[in-house]
Amino acid sequence: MADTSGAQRLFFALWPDAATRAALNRTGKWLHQHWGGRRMRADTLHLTLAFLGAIPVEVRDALIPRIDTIRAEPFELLLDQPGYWQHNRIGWLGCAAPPVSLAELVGRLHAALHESGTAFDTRPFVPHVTLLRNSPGGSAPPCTPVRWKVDDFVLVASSTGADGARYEVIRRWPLP
Ligand code: 2AM
Repeated sequence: MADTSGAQRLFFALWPDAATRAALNRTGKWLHQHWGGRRMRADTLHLTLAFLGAIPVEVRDALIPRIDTIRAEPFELLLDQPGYWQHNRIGWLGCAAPPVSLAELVGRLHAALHESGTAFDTRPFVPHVTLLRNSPGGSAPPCTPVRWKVDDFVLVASSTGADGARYEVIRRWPLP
């Protein structure tokens, strides 16, 4: 794992394969033409499952065995719904009909975090891939749906570099 001292800013996420990443990036370009703002770099695109924030490495290491026990099935996401949040000026792509398997995975992950006493952001889960930040928004253009075959989830460490957020996948759990 990356860091063995101090604390890391962590989140669990779905991390796209190269083809899905390219498709999400194309939609990001398209939405940017309509809504402006700042496009997310292609290498940072992801869908957050649970945001933990700054976590001491001992707490992270104690959590891993509990996450290892999570069982969930692979599934397909159909990202077909652009969305915009006024409060944080984010433009995103989500699902008109999120699959039950995604809700099950997130429910098991959140239960594992609760059980292990790990603090995380417990606001209602809205599956979304952030594509634009600091965007004025506008009326939603039609978007080509992005199909994403999900067969694992990851733990990501986030840091801030000169060119914005840097994300490092530090652990991966396959969905059998
Ligand atoms: P966002 O895409 O809607 O900004 C890394 O920061 C990831 O964690 C982002 O995808 C971000 O969501 C998400 N996240 C969820 N809750 C957060 C919080 N309280 N602070 C920062 N990021 C959060």
